[in-house]
Amino acid sequence: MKVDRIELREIRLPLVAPFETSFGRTSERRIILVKVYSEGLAGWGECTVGEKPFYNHEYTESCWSVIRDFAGPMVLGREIESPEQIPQLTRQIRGNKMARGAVECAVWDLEARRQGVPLWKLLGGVQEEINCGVSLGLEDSDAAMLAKVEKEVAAGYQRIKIKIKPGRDVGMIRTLRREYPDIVMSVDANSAYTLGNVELLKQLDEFNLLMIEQPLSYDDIIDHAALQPQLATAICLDESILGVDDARKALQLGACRIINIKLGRVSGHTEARKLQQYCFDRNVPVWCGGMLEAGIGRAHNIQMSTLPGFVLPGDVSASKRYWTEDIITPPVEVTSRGTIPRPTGIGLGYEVNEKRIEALSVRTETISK
Ligand code: OSB
Ligand code: MG
Repeated sequence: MKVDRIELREIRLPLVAPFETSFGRTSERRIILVKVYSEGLAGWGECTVGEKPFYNHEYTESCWSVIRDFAGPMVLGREIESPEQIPQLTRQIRGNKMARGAVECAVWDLEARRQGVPLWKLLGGVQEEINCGVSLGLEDSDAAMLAKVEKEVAAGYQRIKIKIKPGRDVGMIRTLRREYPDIVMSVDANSAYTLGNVELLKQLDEFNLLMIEQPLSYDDIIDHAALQPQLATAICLDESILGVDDARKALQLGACRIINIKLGRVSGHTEARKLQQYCFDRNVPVWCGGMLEAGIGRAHNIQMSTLPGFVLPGDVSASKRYWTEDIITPPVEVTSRGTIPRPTGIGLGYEVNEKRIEALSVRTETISK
């Protein structure tokens, strides 16, 4: 197979409610979609990156330029036997994994469509349904956070993750736990703390949390290794795991006991699959993280989450929590048991709503050989 054309689009999509983390607030997404063409077929990818370089160094604009000027041209016209070759083809690019991953994921969808199989089958997925949790953004008051927890528990989600930051942590979690002593709950700090906050982080141990996600610096493993033995609660690394090598180092050093996998952060399905396999072989639970994806990114997350290593509920939830209307049909829906059945259709398993994408597009660019 050869990719003969790549279409890049940026769409603007307002969230139904703003989403706030310790690094900032998002009200409207700027999302890059990648469509790769080969011999009359096409595959779709979504760049899972933020608008600003606050989660990691990448952002919408940097990804647009890296895909158009580097990752795209490195893939165009090359003979491809398997999508697993894409990371090799773009390996000269250092970092910028979200940009590279958008192209890689699109080629996986294309290959699944070429073979006429669901993407999960091509990836080696085994789970018939995936377990879902929600990630709840910061709120100014405990009452507002409680109302959100109540809604999502009622909807059936299996795990509730609460964003925390200094000043919105122990007190808020205590309030939530008083109302909901038994639900599966975790917290995510998005790197808002340092080793100077050990005493505060230790206080979270009394709340029986499933995990504390990325408490310390985004690029750190060493300090997390110093922190984990001081906590009863498992640390889950998100930002600082960029691939299987980071997981090996983090686990060797005892920096975490759980790993969050995001397709973009690890440069796509090829590396995500290696990472989940590595963890599965060592009984380290992984789960699928989210980056406020629209339907194409969400569908890729669902496909990936059918792999055997994904044993904990992911941040993969219903389209309606994010958008008035998604860019795929049907929208992603979650059962009252907090699960998403794996799609049966070929490729991504959802129909891409090209009309809606066209209407939402603010720029389009095509590169070809
Ligand atoms: O750390 O998991 C994170 C959103 C943007 C950037 C980072 C993160 C998140 C989320 C949202 O937690 C997960 C989702 O619902 O997509
Ligand atoms: Mg996180």
